Amino acid sequence: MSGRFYVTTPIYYVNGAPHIGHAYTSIAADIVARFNRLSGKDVFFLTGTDEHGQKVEQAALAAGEDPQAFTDRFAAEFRAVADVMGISYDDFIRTTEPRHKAGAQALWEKVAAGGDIYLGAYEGWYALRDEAFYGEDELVTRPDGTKVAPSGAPVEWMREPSYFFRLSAYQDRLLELYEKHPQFIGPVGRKNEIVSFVKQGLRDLSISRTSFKWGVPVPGDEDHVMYVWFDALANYLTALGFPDTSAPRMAFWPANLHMVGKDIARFHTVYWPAFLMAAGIDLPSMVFSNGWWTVEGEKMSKSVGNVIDPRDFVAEFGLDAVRFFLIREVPFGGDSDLSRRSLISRMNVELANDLGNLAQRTLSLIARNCGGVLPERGPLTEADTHLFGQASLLPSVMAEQIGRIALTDALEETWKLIRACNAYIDHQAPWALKKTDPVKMEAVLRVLADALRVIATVLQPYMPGSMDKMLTQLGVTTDERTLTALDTPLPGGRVLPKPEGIFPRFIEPEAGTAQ
Ligand code: ME8
Repeated sequence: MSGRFYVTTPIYYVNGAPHIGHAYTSIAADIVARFNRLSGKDVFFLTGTDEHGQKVEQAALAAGEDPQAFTDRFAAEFRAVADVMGISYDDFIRTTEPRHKAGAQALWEKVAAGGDIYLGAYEGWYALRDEAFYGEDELVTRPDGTKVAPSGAPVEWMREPSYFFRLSAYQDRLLELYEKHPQFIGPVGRKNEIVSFVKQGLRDLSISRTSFKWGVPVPGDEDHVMYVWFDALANYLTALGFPDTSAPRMAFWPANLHMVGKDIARFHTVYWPAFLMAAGIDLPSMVFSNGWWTVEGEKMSKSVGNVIDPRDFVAEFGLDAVRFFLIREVPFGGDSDLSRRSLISRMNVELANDLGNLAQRTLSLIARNCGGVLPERGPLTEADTHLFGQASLLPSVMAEQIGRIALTDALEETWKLIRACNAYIDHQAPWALKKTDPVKMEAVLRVLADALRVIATVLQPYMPGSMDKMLTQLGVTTDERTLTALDTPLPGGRVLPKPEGIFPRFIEPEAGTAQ
């Protein structure tokens, strides 16, 4: 399972503070990146910030700051959140960096050289909040008669000279792409929406602006800056060193996966492949969009005051519990609601009881009854063989699921094994064997230790810190933690460290005592 794997997150706008929604997409991409590393792939994982456009310029002005200083501050904030959330990115691209600007201009020139960019004038409904133009037919009429974008953003009529991208010429090629590469858009519901959008016909796309300056200048016509989406999408190439085809990182192109939110699926599955086709560049393999989080039933918004800074959640519940909850709560791709109650319940039932207790029971019995030494494997009973069979299949089942971004199914698959181990330990009752059959007791504990090793290995991408602790307690050294290393059983006789609880129960502070 070797080879290269390139995965990206969206690059986030720097006009507001990072929140749990941003962290969510990055965590999902991080799990895929980590799982591929575990499978022996050479992974390149990119994240970063989208720093141009009128929205950012206006936010900087409103804050009374120079746009560059403003974006420096927010980019640092996004990077800090990525670090707190354990995002194992290999590079953090900022669209205000010279390497990006030069690459975005080179992409523009390639598209222009193919004849798909022309100068015209743009007139239409523009929603600043979405940085997007809408057709008359896409607008929604409010009860008071005003027209707004489908997102609810206010729109204004704009007219300005603009370069256009000949998107209308790409309808058939895009439909052919979706047909020939059914995995290009995921999940399938999103794919159906995009296909029907493209089938309705595509208008040429305005890709430059003259009304503001905070952007990448259009090569050869400095009155224009690039439309922020042309600039932003280019990041996936510029971070690799594009247009220098001899840059070592260019070997990672085409990307295997762009992880995005459902709000920006259209930009990634219609505009982006069309730009790439126009420039004669290979297309990414998959664009997968995650669903939307609300908070306690409400849309997150500054005005409601319910915007969650992921760092606050991590401080209260711990990083791995938050990462686990976000991916476990809803089949990945669907919408969900973030509720404290549900998070706490999953922490206590699935982490503390199901997994934490299993590890604690096994390891403390080894500490107490086997002198703290990993027992040798004994002769296998039918029950042992059955459990081992399930455990040995798990990595390949998960690899297949993670390959199609079924991140929640892969967790559920692991929990099936955890539940089987719990049934096994209850049935074998190794605590009762010390006096009656100590040889069997050791064999049973060894089966459990081996199954736990598989569980902790495959869960590393989801909960890196806790699984590091669990593997250490199981006596697994750092170079024995890959999927292939699972083929080699640990030698018996290893001295294990003193077991410590990994997933404590979360007790809600008494009302009135919480600050
Ligand atoms: O769109 N639930 O940046 P952005 C789930 N700069 N995910 C959410 C979320 C929520 N409530 N809120 C945000 C942009 N997200 C562009 C991208 S890429 C070339 C340019 C996540 O800061 C989700 O992934 O508005 C969404 O797509 C992304 O944050 C939007 O981030």
